[in-house]
Amino acid sequence: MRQAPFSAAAFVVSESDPARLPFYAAEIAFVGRSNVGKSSLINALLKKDLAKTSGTPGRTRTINLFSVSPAAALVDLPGYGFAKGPAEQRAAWSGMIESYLRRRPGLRRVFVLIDAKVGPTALDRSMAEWLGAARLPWSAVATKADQVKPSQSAARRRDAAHALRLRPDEIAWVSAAERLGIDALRAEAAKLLGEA
Ligand SMILES: Nc1nc2c(ncn2[C@@H]2O[C@H](COP(=O)(O)OP(=O)(O)OP(=O)(O)O)[C@@H](O)[C@H]2O)c(=O)[nH]1
Ligand SMILES: [Mg+2]
Repeated sequence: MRQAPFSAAAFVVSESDPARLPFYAAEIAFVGRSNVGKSSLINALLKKDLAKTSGTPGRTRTINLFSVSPAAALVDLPGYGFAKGPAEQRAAWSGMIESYLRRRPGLRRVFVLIDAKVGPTALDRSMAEWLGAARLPWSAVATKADQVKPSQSAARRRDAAHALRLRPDEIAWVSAAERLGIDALRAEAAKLLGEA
């Protein structure tokens, strides 16, 4: 019998030079502003605390790659829009993100994380536009859904979809903290990676 998806997940490498990352046949990358919950979501999907998380924005400063099989990986990228820290460092981070995204033939999908309560920021919208222009496949994942009142959730989802020019049902609605929507997103990720 096949094992559950991602049960063999392991940390592979933390790297600041995208040119030195090992290649995988299939990858999903996680992007989004600092503190939006990228690393927490990866841990929830992998059911293991492999990615470092923190309440302080700017925790992930390098590209962290987690294998789910010899052929597939999840990639945790540094957050953008981190207001603190030297401008030089911020420029280096966005350069790192862009350089990674442009050089990965195995990239099956970029999950663009947005905060469910805050909605897409200007930077989130420009990331989505950049991905579209680069012809990279992406989809939106709204994080920290536990912070949105159930009575507000449909309206928040509609607003977020409108800002990103998507249909509301195209936005995955998740909470790593309360494990909401995680199983469905894991199943989608496994399918994209050919691991289902
Ligand atoms: N309420 C709530 N908090 C969350 C959730 N996911 C993450 N957080 C919190 O948000 C903060 C940031 O989480 P991270 O996963 O480190 O965020 P990140 O996007 O990786 O941040 P950087 O590495 O700095 O770019 C932490 O304090 C988490 O505990 C969630 O589903 N619900
Ligand atoms: Mg992180």
